[in-house]
Amino acid sequence: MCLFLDLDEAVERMKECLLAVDRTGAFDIVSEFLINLDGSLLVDDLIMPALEDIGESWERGEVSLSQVYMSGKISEEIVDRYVVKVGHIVIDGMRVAVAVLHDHHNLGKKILATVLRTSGFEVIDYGHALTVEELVSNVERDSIDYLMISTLMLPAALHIKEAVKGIKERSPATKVLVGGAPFIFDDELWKEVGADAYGRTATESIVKLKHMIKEAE
Ligand code: B12
Repeated sequence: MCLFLDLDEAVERMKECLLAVDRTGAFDIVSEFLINLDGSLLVDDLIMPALEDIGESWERGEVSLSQVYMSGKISEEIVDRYVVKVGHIVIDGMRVAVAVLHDHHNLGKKILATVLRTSGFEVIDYGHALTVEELVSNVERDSIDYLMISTLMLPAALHIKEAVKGIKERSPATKVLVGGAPFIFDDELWKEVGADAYGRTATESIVKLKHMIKEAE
């Protein structure tokens, strides 16, 4: 049974459930989405737009930070339950790592790691709130080929410049891909911080990554 007519309506209803901390309602919408629409679009077309809208409402002072926090928590539960790790063929010998530099917004990074794993990459997750020095040392220690840095706050995004400088000095072969809200707001920012590439969504990161691997062959 189709309970919502289109995607916009689904996003709007998801936003309402998240802000009302209506966990059951949010999970019901996900179930309807999975019945009626392509499951691979769950994050990019339902969860992300709802959270982006909530972020904008918070900026306008229309919702509280605790509502933003609980929206993030419920979304994380949805991702944990539905964006599951599936059996896959590991793309051999490629060392891929994900990390959130400085800030604590870890949901995008978590999705990124899951999507990469389901696409066949073995992924090292360095976690969130890393300092530049921690990130650069980890990359050097693990001889990472491709590093995915996620940041959702502009000051954190600007620190990537320092991180890229350190990485290029200490692990010159490592390629750096960046993503997160500041790069969505300003599509030239990835060049300013010295990254090798940028991805708008976790799904897009796969396309970019595979393209870079092909170019390096
Ligand atoms: C949920 C949320 C929170 C939650 C975080 C919960 C968690 N565990 O992650 C909580 C409540 C804790 C929070 C706190 C804060 N937040 Co907040 N938050 C958000 C919100 C609403 C959604 C973020 C999110 O989870 N989105 C969903 C995920 C799936 O999307 P995503 O992270 O963008 O990831 C996708 C893509 O971007 C991409 N991607 C992400 N990373 C990468 C990396 C690579 C390499 C690639 C290829 C792709 C990629 O793939 C993902 C999936 O497709 C955003 C609004 C927004 N527009 O993003 C604000 C937002 C990021 N927060 C903001 C702010 C200011 C804060 C606080 C400072 C508020 C405060 N005064 O305390 C604190 C700071 C915390 C800290 N020190 O880090 C601002 C940042 C503004 C700025 N210019 O810097 C935003 C933009 C809200 C706004 N519009 O003002 N926040």
